[in-house]
Amino acid sequence: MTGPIPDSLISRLLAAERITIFTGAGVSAESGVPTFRGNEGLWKKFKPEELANLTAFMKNPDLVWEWYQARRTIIGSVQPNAGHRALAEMEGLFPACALITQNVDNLHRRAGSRNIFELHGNIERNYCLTCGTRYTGPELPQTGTVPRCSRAGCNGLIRPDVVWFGEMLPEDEWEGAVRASASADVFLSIGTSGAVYPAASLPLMAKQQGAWLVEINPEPTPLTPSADLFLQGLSGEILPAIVRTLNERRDQ
Ligand code: BJW
Ligand code: ZN
Repeated sequence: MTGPIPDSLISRLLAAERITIFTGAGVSAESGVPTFRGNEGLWKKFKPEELANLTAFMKNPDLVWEWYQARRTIIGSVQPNAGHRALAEMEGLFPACALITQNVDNLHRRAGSRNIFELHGNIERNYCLTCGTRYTGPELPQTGTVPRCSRAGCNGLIRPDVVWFGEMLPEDEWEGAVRASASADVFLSIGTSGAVYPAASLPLMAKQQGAWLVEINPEPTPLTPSADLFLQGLSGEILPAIVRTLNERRDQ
């Protein structure tokens, strides 16, 4: 995007009580975390549909585990970017501000956001497929193969606590996200291709309930024709500019 943030957006934000932000892999791209789809997409060798499902894990748990370990290594070595930080700052600028994310990388929390609904889980957590015992990363053996549950007599496979295709989203997170979408005055959809459901239904749900719908993405998506405002560009540039403009206008 070139030029200033449109006045229409700043006026809407200044008048808003409830802001809901919905993010996808694109917000972490400028931190160095690859996205899933598109030319810059993650793991060109595999489609996410081929690895992010229980059947793939049961068939080849070591391969799927290795994929998650490689991603954990990347995520552990990167930092939240200016877009994440701007979203964390926005939490303090409105009477109510909710952040719904499809990302599992924990970068929003590391940037300081607190009111977060994580629709697709969190890569830092794991659990035993057999008995449900929870494991965080560090206590697991760092071998190339999938670890096994250490609970007496279990020996179950340990999987990442993320939502795979065909699995239900965590109920509390989903219900919170639906509430935040339905009650939003302004809804911002940022850095998501809108390809994966039910998450992709939230922006339109918000719009149908009266929200003003804003999309931020370097590329148009299936959501773009429905957006009230499409800001074409990088979230790490546009979001700090929005926060800057908001703060300037509030100080006037
Ligand atoms: C930038 C940028 C920059 C780049 N700044 N932007 C039809 C209707 C409804 C549902 C279905 C359906 N057909 C099939 C389904 C079910 C399925 C589904 O949606 N499939 C689709 C492929 C069609 N959904 C499910 O299975 C879900 N569960 C479910 O429906 O439960 C009910 C059920 C139960 C039993 C049986 C059947 C149904 C679960 C979905 C789980 C998705 N999981 C993943 C993996 C999570 C764990 C992990 O990370 O490994 O979630 S898949 C992957 O995609 C990940 C992401 O969260 C998700 C969304 O991707 P996202 O974030 O949009 O990333 P990209 O890469 O696609 O886009 C990045 C964007 O950023 C691009 O637009 C870039 O342009 C942009 N960008 N740089 C701003 N700097
Ligand atoms: Zn177990």
